[in-house]
Amino acid sequence: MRIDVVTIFPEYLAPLDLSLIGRARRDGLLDLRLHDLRDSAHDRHRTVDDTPYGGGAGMVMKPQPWAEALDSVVASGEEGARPRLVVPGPGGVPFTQAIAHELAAEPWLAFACGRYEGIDERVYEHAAQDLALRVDVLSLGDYVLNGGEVAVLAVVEAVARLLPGVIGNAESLVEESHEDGLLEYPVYTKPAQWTSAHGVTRAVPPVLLSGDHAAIAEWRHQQRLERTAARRPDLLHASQRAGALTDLDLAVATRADAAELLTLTRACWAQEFARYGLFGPGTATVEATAAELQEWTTWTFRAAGRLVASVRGRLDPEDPTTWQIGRLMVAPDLQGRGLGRELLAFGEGQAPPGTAAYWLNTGAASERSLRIYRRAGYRVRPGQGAHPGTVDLVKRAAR
Ligand code: JD8
Repeated sequence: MRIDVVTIFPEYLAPLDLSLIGRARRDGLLDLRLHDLRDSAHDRHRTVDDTPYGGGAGMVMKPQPWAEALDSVVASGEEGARPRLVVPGPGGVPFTQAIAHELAAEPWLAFACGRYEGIDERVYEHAAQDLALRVDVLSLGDYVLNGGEVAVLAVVEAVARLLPGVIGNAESLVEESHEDGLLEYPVYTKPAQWTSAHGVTRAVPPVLLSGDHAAIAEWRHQQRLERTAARRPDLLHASQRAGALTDLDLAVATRADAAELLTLTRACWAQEFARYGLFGPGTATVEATAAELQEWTTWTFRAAGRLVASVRGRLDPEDPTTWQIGRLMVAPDLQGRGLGRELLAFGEGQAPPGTAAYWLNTGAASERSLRIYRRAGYRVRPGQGAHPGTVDLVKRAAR
């Protein structure tokens, strides 16, 4: 790939001589050329800026030096070849990993680094119309820099590291943040037990020392989901996003939903069985599932028509001041993003006025469910729960 950068501060791009990008240039994987805009300003002071028409603070970059600099870059290419021009600006399209991949597929990129209040608008028109260049105005983020150089440093690094051969182990590109919509998982290295100067000893999560690659992959995926939900919920697909319950289509279940409810039940309890040997409702039938719709009010949550979550509730037949919540189910591929916590809150919210307490039942060994319930203020009632291998949990309803 060839990259040309036009700037009044070529030394600002010196970091691109270093590290992997520097080696890629030396290995001929990247042909990066810097051009000083002032070489295209021919007055005694090599002036590249002037006062803004219409008044206002600061200076604007003059069209002529820019036009000459870009004309010269384009003219230096092979016959008919034209670079894709990227002009960083705070008002540009947000730069993303997807755009980095798009630019990495181009044979020739040119970057125009503005300064002062910006570049005369006619330069953009000249590049697009006279030079027939594809022009992209990209922003590094919603904050204001003094010029385009920092943005070009970031974009060139993000693009060049995607070029074949630049990153030693291309494999490592796969699980990175922003590659698949999730943030990266936490990383650790030796020693397994580390004691800080403050005398605090911290250990590496045991799963990472287990050698159980499936468990490690599962843990890392959970970490990525939880981090993304916590730090960048905007990245999560609607059905993944915490607070996603409101994004889903809610309905009260009818007989027509029984088969799908059974499928979701089996999917969720297959996990419980695999994790804790508890199969419980997994043995149900469609008929039994349909029949239970008469005893409980069951709510379904759908994403684009797909049943992805459900919960049911009813007053305890023996104690009408207790609201029973059950069958809290989230499709396995959507677990770990806070949907369970929201379903529980929804289930509590359906309790009629005058409810004094909430009641739940779950597997005695169902750590994940027990963690959600305890975090929500439930306590395990001593003794065996309503079904073999289960425990009952109760919580006082807020007055
Ligand atoms: C190019 C001139 C400075 C901007 C008056 C401050 C990108 N994410 C980003 N923030 N800022 C820039 C950026 C700033 C630039 C130039 C990019 C050229 N300036 C100007 C307008 C307000 N001064 C950027 N990418």
